[in-house]
Amino acid sequence: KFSVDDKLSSRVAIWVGDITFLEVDAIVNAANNSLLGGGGVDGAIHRAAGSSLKAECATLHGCQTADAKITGGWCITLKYVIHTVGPRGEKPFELEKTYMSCLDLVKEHNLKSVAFPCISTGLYGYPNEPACKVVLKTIRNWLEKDDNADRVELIIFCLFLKSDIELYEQHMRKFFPCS
Ligand code: AR6
Repeated sequence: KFSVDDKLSSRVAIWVGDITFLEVDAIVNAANNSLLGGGGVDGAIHRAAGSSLKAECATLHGCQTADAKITGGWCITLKYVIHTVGPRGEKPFELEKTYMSCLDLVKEHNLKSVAFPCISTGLYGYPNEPACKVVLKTIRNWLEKDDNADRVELIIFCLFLKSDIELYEQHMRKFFPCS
């Protein structure tokens, strides 16, 4: 059970809709190993960012599963897109590492706000509830470490499906309780 910490809890939020609409320092892309685009949220980000994003991604030589790479936002009015590749299927350690790789880049680039989609829970088939718990635990632990909660102002969980809204609302209360 996680303790009440209003400061930590104020650093996380749920938002429902298309991730490309968010005005944050960086959005995270649930990409594939090629980083050259695909369906789902990856397709939406590449459509919104335009062909320059694909051109920049082509210089990155792909991305290993659970690793992350950063590019500009191009036609999306934000500083960065963090491209990561989640695991295929239910692999909690890999999912945790995927989020951690993105958070390493958030720290490295001194980003104040970042939005995550529900990585791996679409085409890659990670069941939604176990994924939600791994994600919230990983973010809670990361915010508790060192002065991470002072560095980052807002971590947004960008939800797209009705089922995820219910899950995140339910589990946010446990992982990020408020007084
Ligand atoms: N904004 C926010 N979330 C979205 C959007 C959007 N515009 N569109 C879909 N989602 P998925 P994965 C949600 O399949 O499981 C791609 O082809 C979606 O409802 O995009 O990690 C890549 O190239 C789901 O909740 O990513 C890879 O090949 C979540 O985003 C593969 O899919 C993730 O679903 C990666 O699969």
